[in-house]
Amino acid sequence: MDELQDHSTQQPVLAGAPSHRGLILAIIMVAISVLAVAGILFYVLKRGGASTLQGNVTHNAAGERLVPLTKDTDHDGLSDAEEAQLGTSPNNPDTDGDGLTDEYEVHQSHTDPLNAHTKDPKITDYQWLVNQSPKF
Ligand SMILES: [Ca+2]
Ligand SMILES: [Ca+2]
Repeated sequence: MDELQDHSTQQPVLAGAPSHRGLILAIIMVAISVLAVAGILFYVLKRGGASTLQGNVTHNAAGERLVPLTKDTDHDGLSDAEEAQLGTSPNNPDTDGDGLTDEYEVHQSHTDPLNAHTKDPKITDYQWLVNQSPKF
């Protein structure tokens, strides 16, 4: 009796129609699921294609340093945004004029890109590195 009352609250439909409605709902659910999965795959693949670039500098799966996607006016490998944070010139790849690019000083030699004589006040950082390694 309760079941009959439940049916009475539903919209009047023809006999056999509920199974069609169930089929249509199932098709709609499958379509939504397929679209959701396709959207997730697209998002993941798009992110994967861009590797792990998030903002500034990063590395790919092989550990190779990637060029920043953001603007790098002087093409030294540091984005203009990074240079603004560091205080280096976005228009001069070697802000302190010591012979080493700002990017090299920040990521390789770990010297101050704003000080040409980080290691030795008598010689430039480039000269200091040459003296450290004859192969440099
Ligand atoms: Ca730069
Ligand atoms: Ca420099």
